[in-house]
Amino acid sequence: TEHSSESAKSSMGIPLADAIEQSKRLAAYQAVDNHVLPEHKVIGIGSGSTVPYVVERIIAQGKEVNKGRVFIPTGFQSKQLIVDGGLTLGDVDQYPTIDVTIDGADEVDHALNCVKGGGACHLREKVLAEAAITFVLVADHRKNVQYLGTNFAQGVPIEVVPFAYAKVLQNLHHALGSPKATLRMAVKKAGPVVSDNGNFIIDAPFGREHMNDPYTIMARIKMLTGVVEVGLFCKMARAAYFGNADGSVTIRW
Ligand code: ABF
Repeated sequence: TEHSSESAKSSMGIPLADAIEQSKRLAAYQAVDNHVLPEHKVIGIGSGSTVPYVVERIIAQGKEVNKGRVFIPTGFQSKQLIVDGGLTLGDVDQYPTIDVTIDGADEVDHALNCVKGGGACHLREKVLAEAAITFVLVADHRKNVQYLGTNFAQGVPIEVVPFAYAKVLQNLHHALGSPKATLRMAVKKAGPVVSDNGNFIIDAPFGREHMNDPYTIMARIKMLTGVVEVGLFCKMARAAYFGNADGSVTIRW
């Protein structure tokens, strides 16, 4: 499989780790070419390992076009990308309407619903997705699935207010059908992961019976007191770009 060993090769004969990077780059480049147009002045920049290629391609559009633009980050990482790229930083409270936001995903289903928040940034990511006139996803082919939860088994990321986490976990276990929901811990169990907003993250795996209808389970989770945001983005994306191992890009919309 794709994760089997470091010496594994893609169908193009490229070492797999490089092939995955290559497919992320291809998806990001095409998405920028098709959706970040010269008339776009306010641009949302998402998080994750695919987004640096988005920024790379935007920078390649040239200083002239970029000096008239403002870039809105979804978190610390994208803020650094914007600043390091010499681009102008803005925030969504100054620009509540964004021309286009491009972001990664943990998984995208046949209807362009997606799981996001593997990087604990999904609250800001959702605000930027909602603020965007056009929201576009970029990913490698492993994220392109029929149903959410196929490859991304750790579950739906849920940002919670710290003092409410145990109650939310109890509700997820006993009322919402996610008996394996857990509080996300930092590396070496150094304590809970804390989001950019000072909150905790719960990862809640759900079976196919729920993932067939992500909107319904998203709404039920969001109703739990203490939940700040759910990493299920339902029907928000205009298009998704997946880089394939053979060097092609699958575009879904
Ligand atoms: C963000 O980064 C998240 O919502 C998602 O968790 C992750 C995807 O990152 P990558 O492109 O590295 O897989 O978009």
